[in-house]
Amino acid sequence: MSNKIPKETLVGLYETMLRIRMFEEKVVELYPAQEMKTPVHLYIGQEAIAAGVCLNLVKDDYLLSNHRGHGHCIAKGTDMGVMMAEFYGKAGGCSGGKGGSMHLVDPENSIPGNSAIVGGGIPMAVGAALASQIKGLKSVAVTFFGDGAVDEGVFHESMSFASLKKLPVVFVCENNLYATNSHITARHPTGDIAGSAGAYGVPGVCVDGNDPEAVYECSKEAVERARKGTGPSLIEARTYRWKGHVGPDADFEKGCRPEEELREWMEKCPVKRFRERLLTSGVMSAEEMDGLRSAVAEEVDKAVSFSDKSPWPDTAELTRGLYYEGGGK
Ligand SMILES: Cc1ncc(C[n+]2csc(CCOP(=O)(O)OP(=O)(O)O)c2C)c(N)n1
Repeated sequence: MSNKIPKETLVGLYETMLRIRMFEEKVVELYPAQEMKTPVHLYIGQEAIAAGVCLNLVKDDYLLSNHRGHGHCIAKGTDMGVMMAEFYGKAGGCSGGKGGSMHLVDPENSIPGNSAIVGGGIPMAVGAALASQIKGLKSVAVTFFGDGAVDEGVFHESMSFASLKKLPVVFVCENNLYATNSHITARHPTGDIAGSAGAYGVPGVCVDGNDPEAVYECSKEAVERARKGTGPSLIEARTYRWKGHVGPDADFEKGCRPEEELREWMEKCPVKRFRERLLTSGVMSAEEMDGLRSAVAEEVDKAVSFSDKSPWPDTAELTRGLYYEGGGK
C-alpha cells in the first residue's frame, strides 16, 4: 500500500470503483428485460482506471470519453439517476433520453459530450485544452479511449498538435487487448502504445490498469504537468473488460476470445484486490466496507427509481438539441 497517497484518497478510490461496479452490475441485471433503449458497452474490470485518473481532476477539468463511458462519468461526478434515465430513453436522462449510453453529457462536471466514433473524443479534448490555454484558464482536458482508437490517424495528429502547442491534455489509452473482437496483435506491430508517444516528444508511460494506486500516481504527475503548462502526456493502462464488446454477456461463448483468458483476468479483479489491500493494511475495516457497500446499493436503487418515475420525452422535443440554436451569436 502506498504511503504517499493520503487515506481519504485511498478510500475515495475504492468508493469510486465500487460505485462504478455496482451501477454496472445493476445494468447487467436489468438489461435482459429488454426495456433499456440503448446498447451498453460495459466497463466492469476497468474501474481502477477511471477512478485513478478522475480523482486527480477538479470540476472545471474537461472529460472527453468514448462509447465505454459510464465509469468515466461516474468517476467525474455525474449523477447515476440521470445516467440510468438516459439508458431508458427518459426525459430526465442527461441527454433528454435521446442519446443513450454512448452519448452521455454533463456540462456541470465539464463533460461536453462523449463520442461513439472511435477516437472521436481525442481531438475534442485537444480542442478543449486549446481553448483553456487561449483563455488562460487552468483547466486540463483528459480523454479516455481504447487501444482501437490508436489505430486511427486522429490519435497521432492530436498527439503531434498537442505536443507542438504544449496543450494541457492527458491522453489515457485503456488497452483492454481487444477492439470489438480483434486482438491487439492483429492490429498493432509491437503492442507498445506508450512507446509511440516518443515520436511526438510526449512522455508515455505504461501502467497496470487494474491497480488504482499506480494509475492514480502516474495520472497525478500527468495532470500536474499539464496544469503547469509543460504539455501533454500519454498513459497506457493495461486492463481487460469482463463483458462482451457490447451487452451483458461475456463473449467467449460466441468464440470471440478464450474463456481461460477472461478467467485469468478475473483473478486480477481491481475491486477485490484493492479491497483486500485496504483491509490488510488497516486503511478500512470490514464494517466500514459493508457500510459503504450498503450506501452505494441505496444510491443505485435511487437511480433506478428516478429513471422509473421520469416521463417519456414529448414528441415536440424530438429535434430539439440536435442543431445549434444560438442564431449565429
Ligand atoms: C470510426 C469508427 N470506426 C468503427 C466504429 C465501430 N466500433 C465501435 S467500438 C469499436 C471498437 C473499439 O475498440 P477500442 O477503441 O479498443 O475500445 P473498447 O471497446 O475496447 O473499449 C468499433 C470498431 C466506430 N464506432 N467508429
